[in-house]
Amino acid sequence: MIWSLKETLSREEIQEIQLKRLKKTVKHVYKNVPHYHKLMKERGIKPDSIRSLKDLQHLPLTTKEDLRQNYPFGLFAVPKDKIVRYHASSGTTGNPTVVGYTKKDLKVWAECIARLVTMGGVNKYDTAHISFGYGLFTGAFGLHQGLEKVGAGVVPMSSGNTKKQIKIMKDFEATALIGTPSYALHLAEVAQEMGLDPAHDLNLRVGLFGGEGSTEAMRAKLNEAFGIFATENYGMSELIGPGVAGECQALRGMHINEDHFIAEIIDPVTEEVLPEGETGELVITPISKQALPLLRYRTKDITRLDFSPCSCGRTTARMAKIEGRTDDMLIISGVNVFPSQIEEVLLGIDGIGSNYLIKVTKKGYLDKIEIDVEVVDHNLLDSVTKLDALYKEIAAKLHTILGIHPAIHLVEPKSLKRSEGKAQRVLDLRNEK
Ligand code: DLL
Repeated sequence: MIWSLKETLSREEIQEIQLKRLKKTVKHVYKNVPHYHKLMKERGIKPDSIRSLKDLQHLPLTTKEDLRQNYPFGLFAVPKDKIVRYHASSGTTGNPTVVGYTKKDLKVWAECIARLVTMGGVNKYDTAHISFGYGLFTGAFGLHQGLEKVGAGVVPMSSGNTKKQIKIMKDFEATALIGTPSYALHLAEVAQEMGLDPAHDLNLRVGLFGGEGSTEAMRAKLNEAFGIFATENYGMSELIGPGVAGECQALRGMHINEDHFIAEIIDPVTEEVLPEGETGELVITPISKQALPLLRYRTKDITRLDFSPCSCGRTTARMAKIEGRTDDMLIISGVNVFPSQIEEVLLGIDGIGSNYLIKVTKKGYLDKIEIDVEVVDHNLLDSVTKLDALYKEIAAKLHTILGIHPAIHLVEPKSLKRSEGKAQRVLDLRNEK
């Protein structure tokens, strides 16, 4: 099922809406956000300089640093009495990034989510268990409103209290699980510890996962563990929260809600816009926001776009799975390594679990990468020969893909820390004294 006709417009129709809304957004920020007014004036751009979608590239880019420097409300384009909701993302350093919504922004948000949950197969007959944390994080509240909009019965479970989550999921007969993929796998693991087979003893049929990267190998594990059809969705607080894009059941990339967001791909170093189909940094301009309408926001997420219509009937552009972030690429003695490449290799090997921890340290001038991997097959644990073979298999596969030789530590089952939200897979200790 397709939620909105807006998802099936011709390219010309989509572009017409985008141009109209872009012009309105540029006028809005020029008038109401001193930061953009100043930058546009410096570049000699006025709102009526925007005549076609190509003119987008003359507008200034926005970064998380701009939001931090204008903390908390400096980039808001409406007075505080128009704001009806705040969220924030914590980040690792400095001030959080604060985002605000007007009543209309919340309506648009619910509409964007209604589309992506419908794409993922959820409808009014579903009971949707939300295991994202409720709070300043946008994940839970965002999905919540859109799921209610399609008429699903929402269980606002939040994160943590894992055993109780499983009891509630079972007793309420949840059919859709909503959360981060890493926490969902932890839920499956705990359900098994409780003597349940999540694929048979729970009623789940679909899973909508997002908020962090996941590989195809992880999707396969989720599908198998719960007996579900898993799709993923993408978003970020600064742009709206979840709701920027989501996968349909054809699994050919995540459909972008293009009547609300214009996507570009840039070269992260030169900041040049790249031709269609090339891989680079995703830059998004929200074009229907009132409270926080950012221009050309640099997501730091690496992906590519496909504008061809999808077999599901939708015509909106699709973004490929996020390959990594411009800031999570590890450069190990000159070799570029993305944590997602390591995950893809590890999850394809039998006998080890889906939790791992990458540690990067420095020894003298040399970078050293170590990976803790959980052995989950108990048959392997008692045999040195089998463990040695497993070690060699992991080392060889990682070397083939990455071109480096990480130190591998095989650790006891369930000894690595589980996360209740977004998993932390990388500890980069190179700058620690
Ligand atoms: O994570 C919004 C969200 C919540 C999206 C729930 C989907 C579901 P932030 O906390 O601001 O917002 O984090 C945004 O998370 O730039 C990506 O690096 C990462 N991310 C989100 N979804 C995906 C995904 C929410 N499907 C940051 N694949 C983004 C890969 C993702 N990374």
